[in-house]
Amino acid sequence: MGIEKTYIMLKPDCVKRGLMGEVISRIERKGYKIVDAKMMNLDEAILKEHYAHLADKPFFPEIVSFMTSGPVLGMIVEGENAVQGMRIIMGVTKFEEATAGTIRGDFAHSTSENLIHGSDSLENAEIEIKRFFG
Ligand code: IDP
Repeated sequence: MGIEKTYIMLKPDCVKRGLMGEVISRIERKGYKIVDAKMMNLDEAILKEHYAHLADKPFFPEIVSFMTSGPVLGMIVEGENAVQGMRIIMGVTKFEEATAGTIRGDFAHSTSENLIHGSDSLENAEIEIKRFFG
């Protein structure tokens, strides 16, 4: 615990559906600060790195095609216990299991197009912030 930085990414479906404001508002209302942000178009190479743990899954090509289908908003989010706290307000990966009141529970209707990425550990947060913000 303590003040942490985590890497958050609003995925192409979130941008296309006009839900960026809603999601950012939830992050800010929780008390987290957005300390850096940029719109990006991702390529296959960075996605192979970022989703290396899923590279041998049958749905990997689907992830690449979805994540390159439009811009994403990458953000560094800071706050007390921000890594785990953001995972809680995001909701779980599978949209049908995500609890109402979470971002995915309220807005996702697909497991691949689930609006938001958030680092799953402090160690990965540091790696991902370096990967996307240098
Ligand atoms: P996370 O995003 O909740 O950390 P991961 O297991 O790291 O979950 O998966 C990364 C992303 O890959 C998910 O957010 C989702 O977009 C996609 N994904 C994961 N599992 C599936 C699946 O079974 N079908 C389609 N896409 C999936």
